[in-house]
Amino acid sequence: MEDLVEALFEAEAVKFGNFTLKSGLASPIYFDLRVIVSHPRLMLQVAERLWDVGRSVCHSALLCGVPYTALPIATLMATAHERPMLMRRKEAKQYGTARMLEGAFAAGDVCVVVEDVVTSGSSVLETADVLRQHGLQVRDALVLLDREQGGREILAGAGITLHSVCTVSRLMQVLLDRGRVDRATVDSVSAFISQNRATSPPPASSPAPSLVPAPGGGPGAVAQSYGQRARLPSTSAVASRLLLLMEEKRSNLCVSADVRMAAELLAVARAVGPHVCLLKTHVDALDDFTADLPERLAELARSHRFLLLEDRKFADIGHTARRQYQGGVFGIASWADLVTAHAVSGPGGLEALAGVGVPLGRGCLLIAKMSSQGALTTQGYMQATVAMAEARRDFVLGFISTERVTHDPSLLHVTPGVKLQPGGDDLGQQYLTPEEVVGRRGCDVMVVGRGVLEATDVTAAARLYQQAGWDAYCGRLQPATAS
Ligand code: S5P
Repeated sequence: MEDLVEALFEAEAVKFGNFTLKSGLASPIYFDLRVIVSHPRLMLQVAERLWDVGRSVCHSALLCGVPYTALPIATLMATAHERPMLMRRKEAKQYGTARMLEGAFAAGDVCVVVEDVVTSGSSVLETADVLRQHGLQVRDALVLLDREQGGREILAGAGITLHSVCTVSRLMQVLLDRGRVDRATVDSVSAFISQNRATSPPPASSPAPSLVPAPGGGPGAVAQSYGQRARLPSTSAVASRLLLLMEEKRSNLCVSADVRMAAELLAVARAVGPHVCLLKTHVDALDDFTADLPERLAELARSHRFLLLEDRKFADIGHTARRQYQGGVFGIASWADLVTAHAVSGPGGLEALAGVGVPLGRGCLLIAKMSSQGALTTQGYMQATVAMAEARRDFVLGFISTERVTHDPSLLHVTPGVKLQPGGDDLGQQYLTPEEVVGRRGCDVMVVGRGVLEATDVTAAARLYQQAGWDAYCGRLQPATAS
């Protein structure tokens, strides 16, 4: 394995310096395993080492490489050991059979996923999802390099065991022992890895999450101020816009303006405007939506400095979701700063929404854990949602969730089901208090609908919630950063 690590270094599949990752993070280490196609002996070595770590699970399984880098690697493994292979397409063909998966298989067959590098596990999950949608069983994934940034745990949450040839720590030790890197480089890589771990949520049976520092000992999301988080390199432009606005207005309140008439909606926007960072709408629930309403709302949003969140909860296949976002009578993309979407339809739906939203500077909140009783948003689903968000950080600024699903301070948690009096309604809604949501659970924005709307004085109620949310936030900050 030591020789393989050195050969990867020589082939420049591992590089050190200052790199900006796809996620926007600045990293001192970069892996580019694509280069190994130019080094046939190295490719064979990689395939053999992967077979060695996966021998016990591969001998009777189909193999599927994550496109594209792992495709030739899986091919070498499959031919050398006479195992049948499957090929996953990244896009369905536009002609002939619109198959996403090529090769012969039957429902119930076991398939092992092969990948070059695993960070959060999202690319393995994407391929595993396609395989599972075709009735295949996916229980194991083989990876050359585990970056030790939470991928193993996230995959375990989705029922997949990760078998790795090498971890980043091991790789760094080998390169240090062989005089290829110095101690300072090893230290900067290990600091980066421990500070940028995608964490998996606690198991379903655990009590409500308490506030914990980020892995590696640094201040976690809950201990940093909104302003500090707005300035992190990994925070997207739309997330920092919201975080700065929250800090400036001293508000982590989103009022859910669930009313029937457009005039009522405008009146609520006017009444709560000074106290909110977000105004959430359901324009498809209005009895009298007209094309001029969005501009009138946008005007109020500009003058009171809040963002508009249309709670559309997109959930369809990409082709349909794109039309729903861009077109129709509501033309949501043209005015809503943020939208909500379910992860249920897989990455294609999100891709389609991002294709429309990113060029317009819009953002999306993925629904990770719903507030309603009996919600089907299970731990595995929540973890897969986090992986999906991480793969589209340019569009996804966080989650709708009743608990934190990641410690990453650049992702926001927006929590519905909030009232000063805990309890619920007769249709399964469950309420938590601002102190529980922001103070104890470490969520960032609280969504309040009826708690404000049913008050006799809507402005006074919004002010009360604003204060309660802000007090809970200040209480959770380290004394040094409390404002
Ligand atoms: O899990 C969820 C997700 C959302 S977006 N639970 C929710 O209640 N919501 C929305 O938050 C819901 O659609 C409604 O608009 C608002 C809660 O309103 P309230 O009147 O119960 O506070």
